[in-house]
Amino acid sequence: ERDEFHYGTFPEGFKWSVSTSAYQIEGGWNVDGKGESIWDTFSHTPGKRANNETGDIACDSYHKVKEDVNLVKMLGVQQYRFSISWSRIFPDGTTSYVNQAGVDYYNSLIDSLLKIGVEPVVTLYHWDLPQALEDDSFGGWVGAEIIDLFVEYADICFKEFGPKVKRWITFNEPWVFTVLGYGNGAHSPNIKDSGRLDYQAGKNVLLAHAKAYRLYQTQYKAVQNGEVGITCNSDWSEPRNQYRQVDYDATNRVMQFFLGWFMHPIWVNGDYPDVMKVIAAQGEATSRLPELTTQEKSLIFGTSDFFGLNHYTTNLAYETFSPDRINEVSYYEDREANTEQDFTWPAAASVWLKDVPWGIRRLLSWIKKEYNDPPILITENGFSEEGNSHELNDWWRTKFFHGYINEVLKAIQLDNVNVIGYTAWSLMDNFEWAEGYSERFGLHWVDFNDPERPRIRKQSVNCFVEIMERSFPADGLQNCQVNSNI
Ligand code: GBH
Repeated sequence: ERDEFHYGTFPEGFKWSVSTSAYQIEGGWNVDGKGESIWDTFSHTPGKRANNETGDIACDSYHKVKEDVNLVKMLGVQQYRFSISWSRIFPDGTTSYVNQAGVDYYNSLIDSLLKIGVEPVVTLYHWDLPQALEDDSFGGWVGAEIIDLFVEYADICFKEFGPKVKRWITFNEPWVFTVLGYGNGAHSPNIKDSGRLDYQAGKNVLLAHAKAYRLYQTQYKAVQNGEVGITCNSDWSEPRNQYRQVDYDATNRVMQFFLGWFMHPIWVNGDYPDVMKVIAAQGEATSRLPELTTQEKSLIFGTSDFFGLNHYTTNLAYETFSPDRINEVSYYEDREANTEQDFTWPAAASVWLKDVPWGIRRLLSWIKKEYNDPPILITENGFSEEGNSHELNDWWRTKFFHGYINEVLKAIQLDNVNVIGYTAWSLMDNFEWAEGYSERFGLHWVDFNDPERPRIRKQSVNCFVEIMERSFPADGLQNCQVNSNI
């Protein structure tokens, strides 16, 4: 059953979508009153990213509302997921000053989408924290004030855009900006205190999310009638050796430390997975994973109207345990597991990304079971090629979408998983964080050497559009047939 193709039709009302994020596409980093974010700082610091590239201009989407909305229109999707740049709205991160030009930009984007019948799906935080909030007196996501500051920012977004936005995502991938931002330092703000500050940041993120959710419920829901949720990223894990119980246990830890860290509190019982709590407390006077009080647990539990999922790839997990881990504290040591990938799996340009379609089906089933059958909105899924590629015949992406989306259909029809929508990453090639422009995830190719930043349709769009229109008919899809010449 795993490898058999499944014919059928997506349910009525299933939402098709494409996605971007503010820092990755907007550019206009210092225009019209925008404040600096931690990604402006990071990308202006030499030696941090591939080729020292920046998002200063990126796709110049700040000046291209018409072009972007037209791309969305040509795809025929029902939704467009983008994020708001906090420091475009509050230049110093606080309510002390609202930048009207920033508000105008997002209003014009939202209005243009509504005019073509596309629903905006808006992420409040896709990693570009106002730099002023990372500075000493605040301390970014590990500081005490960040929770209320985020809620004040969410409040103004609900107030300004809520009459027109019916689906909100508070955070994109807390795992990434805590573990990479405050744990191993691969992302801004480049702090390295793994197994401590990443956990502390994670707790603040959960509380900020929960408070923003509650604010919407009490102040806005009755009038605006939208939904609020959170998006987490999760790879799927399989035991590396299926004959070893310890590898199954390692697999479980990998999943719990990845997805469970944030989704267990929200969907199960307000608290972290037991395995995380036990390990992070071992040999410590107070657990490195800051405890949640009874009050905090009831604040957090039940605060998501849908289960936002970013999924790309699958890993093989195996047990690791270093006896000296007391001296070498880290998130990864706590996990007592490592992962690797099967080298026969087809590879993207991104080192971590292999094309493993069956993984998404297993992950969706696992989520259904683990989190009590939530409505799952797939908020990202996609594949990359090299930045220097000029290839518009991106048959690898065609294969990727064709395979993964068919597995999503299997999850819905054969496993009875409640998947309510699918979002491709990304509408167009863009600034890929620490990798700069060296990886392209777009449905549209962008010429980053041309000041006009023209966007050109790649061939995988034809397959994606046909799947959206026809699902998977028994006589096959015209535009998903791949002639790779290899
Ligand atoms: C998404 O993250 C992001 O939301 C989006 O902004 C980004 O453009 C897109 O993926 C494509 O990358 O080697 O241990 O450092 C996806 C999840 C998590 C995948 C971190 C890459 C690197 C793992 N990402 N991961 S590591």
